[in-house]
Amino acid sequence: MQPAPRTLRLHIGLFGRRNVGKSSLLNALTRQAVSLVSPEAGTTTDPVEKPMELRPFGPVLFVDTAGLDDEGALGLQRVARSRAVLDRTDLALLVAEASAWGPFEEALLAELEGRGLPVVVALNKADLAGPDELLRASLQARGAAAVPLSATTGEGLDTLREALLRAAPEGFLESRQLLSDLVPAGAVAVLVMPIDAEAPKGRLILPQVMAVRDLLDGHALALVVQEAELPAALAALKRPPALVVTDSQAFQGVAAQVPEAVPLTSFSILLSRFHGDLEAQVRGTLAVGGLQGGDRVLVAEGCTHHPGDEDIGRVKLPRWLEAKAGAPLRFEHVQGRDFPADLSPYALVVHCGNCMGHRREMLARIQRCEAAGVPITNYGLAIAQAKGILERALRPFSKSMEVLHG
Ligand SMILES: Nc1nc2c(ncn2[C@@H]2O[C@H](COP(=O)(O)OP(=O)(O)O)[C@@H](O)[C@H]2O)c(=O)[nH]1
Ligand SMILES: [Mg+2]
Repeated sequence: MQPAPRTLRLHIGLFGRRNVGKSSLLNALTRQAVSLVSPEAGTTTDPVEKPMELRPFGPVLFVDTAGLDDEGALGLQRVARSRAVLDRTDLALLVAEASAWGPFEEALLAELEGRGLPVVVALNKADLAGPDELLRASLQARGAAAVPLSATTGEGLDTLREALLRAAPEGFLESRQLLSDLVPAGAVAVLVMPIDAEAPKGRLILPQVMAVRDLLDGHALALVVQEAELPAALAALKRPPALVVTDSQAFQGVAAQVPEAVPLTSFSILLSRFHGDLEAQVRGTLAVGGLQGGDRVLVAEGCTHHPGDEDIGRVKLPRWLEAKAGAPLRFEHVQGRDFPADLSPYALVVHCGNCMGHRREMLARIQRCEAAGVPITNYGLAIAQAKGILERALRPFSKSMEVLHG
């Protein structure tokens, strides 16, 4: 069995003061010694991640953090790392001692609510002192389920599991579709996947695997070909396919072979819709046309990899964007979790499809760009715009077409 990609998991972050029992609670929920527990404050340093199956969510990822009240130079670094977890949290578990709810917890709850995160409050160590009923009622009235429990005795854990289920964001209980909403059951989708020097040996990349799986789930027919076999594939079909999806880099060649009446898009655009915010990124893409010589462009990649000779982010994309601008641009690159705090120097941010990343983190980055007034697009959209094929690739998506034609 293949493990579910990290990205489809509901991320549940545990937050609170030091020593309230966050790590104990994680261990009790998973029935495993995942995280170190001790009476000494500051035992958990780096965030600890534990993937597990939590029914009926399916796969979830618990992220245990260091206390947000840590202090000292090292402590502040731990706090920074814990706070970064907030950006990829779908559901926050605020852990407090049942008898010690104070201004710290109030401020944390306000911050979580301010971020629009669903919150469940775990009032731990109820075996020592029960929680104030007034407190429970007031939390409940504010929409934060408050569950008295004990990580030590296990009392209240079932109630907590139920509360997590009720608080989970809607999208995680229904399965989101990558492309099967565009291909009815029994209809054919043709997927064009170039096997070039950048293709990994002996396997397919994650977006391709996800597309095939999604079509199977939707009982559609997937016809998988390289670009050279596309004419033979189209000729073999009795009716035109419901959709053709291609790697962005092959888009021009593919577009020339696919009849205008057949919907055609790219894996990048499907990923933007699935993992990001397609309309926002289309809006950002329109800035590609306005780039001027000397503009600073930030190229952000979700995963860290060693760039090859014809690396898309470092070589091809800059080449295309400079050709479009008709002048040299200044490119800067970041990878993984790195993303600059100050986005104001950039005329454009170009992000990878973020297939290994997490949607909420992608949405947080899009929001931050929008707040700074900096347009953000993704690789496939920027390439499509630079090559003049964006309109064709967006035709299957009416809301994005509206953005495009503003
Ligand atoms: N009595 C009692 N002690 C607990 C409970 N949960 C955790 N503790 C203790 O509290 C201390 C801190 O726990 P830990 O999980 O390391 O806290 P955290 O990592 O800061 O969230 C440890 O000594 C735990 O054994 C509980 O429900 N009841
Ligand atoms: Mg801990």
